[in-house]
Amino acid sequence: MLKTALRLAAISFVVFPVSVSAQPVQFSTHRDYPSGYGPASIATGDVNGDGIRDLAVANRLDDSVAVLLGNADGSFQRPVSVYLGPNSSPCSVGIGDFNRDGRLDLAVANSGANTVSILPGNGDGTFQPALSLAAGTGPASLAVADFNGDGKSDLAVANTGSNDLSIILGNGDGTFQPAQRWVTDAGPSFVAVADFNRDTKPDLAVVNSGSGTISVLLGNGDGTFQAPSTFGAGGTHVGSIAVGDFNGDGAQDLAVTNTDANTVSVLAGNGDGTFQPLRDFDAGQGGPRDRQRRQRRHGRREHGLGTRRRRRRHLRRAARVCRGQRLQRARGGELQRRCDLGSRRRQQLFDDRVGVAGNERWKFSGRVDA
Ligand SMILES: [Ca+2]
Ligand SMILES: [Ca+2]
Ligand SMILES: [Ca+2]
Ligand SMILES: [Ca+2]
Repeated sequence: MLKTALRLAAISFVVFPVSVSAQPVQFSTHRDYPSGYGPASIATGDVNGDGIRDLAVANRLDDSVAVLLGNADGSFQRPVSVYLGPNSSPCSVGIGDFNRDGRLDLAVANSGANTVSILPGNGDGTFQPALSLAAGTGPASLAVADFNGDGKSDLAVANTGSNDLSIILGNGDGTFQPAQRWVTDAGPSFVAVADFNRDTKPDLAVVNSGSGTISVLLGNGDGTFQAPSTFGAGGTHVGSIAVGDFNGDGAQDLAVTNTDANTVSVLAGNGDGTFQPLRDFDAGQGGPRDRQRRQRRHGRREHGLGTRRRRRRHLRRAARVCRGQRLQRARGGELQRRCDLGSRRRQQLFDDRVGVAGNERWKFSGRVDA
């Protein structure tokens, strides 16, 4: 059963072209690759040094991290998993060269074990046994950057259960200093790195799923941070955050997903660590505007089926679909018939046109003018 679930658990990838104007983005067909059970986070990097990007996936439900080596044609090989220990529940994975040997390593936040696993890479897609670092309670997200400017990769870890961030400075040899903790808002669940005040020192943006807010912590460049500034998001349930200069003014901006409102909130940065009021955008299907459109369509359909003329039209169409069937005359001019919709296509056509549901055999009554 578990193996079946493992096979079924998969990650999807889409390929999209670079959009240079406000044209709608076109997506090609996605391909699914197995990853493990409960894939929760993904990171990319060339872990085997062949010049092609590979994937690292944290599988929360089977306590593993999987690596899918990339092929030259854009496809990926079967996952190779590393087990991280019972009930480790890895939720986030990052890639960096923590021991500076030129081979990429993995960092995995284990939300069940309150640790971060460091897996030194062998440069061929395999990894050495994991080194375990203490994090806060419920580490849910992890980011890799050099927070103290010593050229050695460090870690920022959002601890959902202890409402804080762990900053874990790297020694450059694969070992790390004890974590320093920085208080955030309630339930930090996602962390991203950018330079929001343009002082070349990395800053942090943290999504607080417990309070529906975003905390921005400006870095001092020595591994310490200023007190967080807190911004509201467009919903009470925030998901993940992305950083980038979305309006091209040279200042880093924020985009955060609102899982309850089905929107994305964008906060345009002012370039000094402050942000303009948020703007909300529909996140696609399920957004407010889309929902209104669906409701209007649904209302029209329901109304249409309620009118005698439209109902007759539906029945005439249904009669054509069910050609060859027996029609039985019933009392009062009513026609009754049974039709066997042998093919799925017919069944779908029938369903679409008549608006009734059932199994293979259908029975309904109504006046048919045809
Ligand atoms: Ca390395
Ligand atoms: Ca560093
Ligand atoms: Ca900065
Ligand atoms: Ca900007």
